[in-house]
Amino acid sequence: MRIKEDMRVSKFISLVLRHKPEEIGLTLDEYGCVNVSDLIKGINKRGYKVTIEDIERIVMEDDKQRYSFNEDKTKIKANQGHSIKVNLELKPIEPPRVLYHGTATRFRDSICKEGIRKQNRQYVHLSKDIETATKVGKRHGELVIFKINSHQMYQDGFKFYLSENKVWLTDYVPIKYLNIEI
Ligand code: HQG
Repeated sequence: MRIKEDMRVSKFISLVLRHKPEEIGLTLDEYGCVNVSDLIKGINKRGYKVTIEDIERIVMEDDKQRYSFNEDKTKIKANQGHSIKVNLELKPIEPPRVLYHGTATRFRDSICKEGIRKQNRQYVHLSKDIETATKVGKRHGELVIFKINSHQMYQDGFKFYLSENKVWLTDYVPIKYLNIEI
């Protein structure tokens, strides 16, 4: 049962740390962090009974390493996926020659016309391999995968960032760098 409960708590933590800290009366600091003790109090006001050990386990065992603590584990943040503007202190770096973006077939035509937009999030999220892009895309429905000529984008001056949990981020992917892979 613990795994199921951890997943529910983790989803709620994602919501708070990426999109709606106000749900439990919190605000993120400039770097996207909140105090762990405030987070626990807020979560528990919503009917959960979590302890610091639960939070540590959820952070450590997260399949995508979505969260990280500061050094003394008094603060916590999400590593990517924000819709709120935060400073993740990411430095632009050279991407691999190609990256992938998994999404749903219902978005295909629009992406082919407009390119990949960040929509509600702070960045466009890109994957290093087809396997990861498949998982991301299937969340939205019937899968389509775009292959991105990230090498050429980089040559042309577009900036890329790698989040702490190894998700590639950029601001926008114009159509000329896109091909349909699957
Ligand atoms: C689509 C998850 C129409 C885009 C994942 C995507 C990732 C367009 C959707 C992270 C479009 C936005 C982010 C256009 C983009 N026309 N649709 N021009 N441009 N789109 O969830 O990349 O599991 O905000 O293709 O693993 O799916 O939550 O982005 O389908 O790392 O931790 O607009 O979130 O992480 O959807 O996922 P999302 P995403 P977690």
